[in-house]
Amino acid sequence: MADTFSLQRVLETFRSSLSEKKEVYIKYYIAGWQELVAFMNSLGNVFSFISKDVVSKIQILENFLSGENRSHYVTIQSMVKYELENDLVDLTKRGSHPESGCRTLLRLHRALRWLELFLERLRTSTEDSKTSVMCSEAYNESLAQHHPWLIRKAVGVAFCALPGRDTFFDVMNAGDHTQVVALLGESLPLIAEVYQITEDLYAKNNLLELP
Ligand code: 1Q0
Repeated sequence: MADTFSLQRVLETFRSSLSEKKEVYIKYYIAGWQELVAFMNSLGNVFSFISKDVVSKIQILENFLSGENRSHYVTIQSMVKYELENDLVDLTKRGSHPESGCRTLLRLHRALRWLELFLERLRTSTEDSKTSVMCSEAYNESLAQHHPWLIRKAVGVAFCALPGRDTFFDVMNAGDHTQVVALLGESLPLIAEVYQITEDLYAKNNLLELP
């Protein structure tokens, strides 16, 4: 991972995460998140409580990827099958498997929806659009529904510290505004596809509300 963020690299990792059979490789899925964490860290300390949580979830998944059962953690599909068949998931309340791969990835999956909604707003925004408004609208339509009041408040405070739209465009390192908008147009269908495949898999297995 290079130290400067680039939207192009995020796009490439999410593209690599899709197999020919439309399965999702966990390795690249979390690599995409690592890029996003690097970006968040560059925004300042107000965001560190958010990035710490993402980092700890990435770490849990990385441990599975390098652990003795790693052959079952190649794709999200194989992970779900393996963990369910072996009773490794707390399905209704937290118990002996509070950090299953399935529940951990679900948190990132919900956040991916936020990202999709936010980037779509950014793509279609105009000069006077506010990033804080775009972020919080996207948040209220997605992640907020899964967060308690205290976290929603803290997130609201963090949004106020967001840089403006021009800074966002610059930080993406993808050229001028027109080029960024084009690249966003290319990235979004991919992110949406990865999201939808995961969503369908989780829905089919009744995993969307894992504690
Ligand atoms: C750029 C601004 C970042 C805005 C982030 C918006 C979402 C904020 C949500 C933060 C909540 C974090 C506090 C911890 C919450 C956990 O309780 C919760 C549940 O986990 P658990 O184990 O308690 O059940 N965790 C989560 O819901 C995971 C939250 C992950 C948030 C991920 C935010 C990802 C942001 C990425 C950078 C955005 C880059 C945007 C532009 C980049 C261009 C490609």
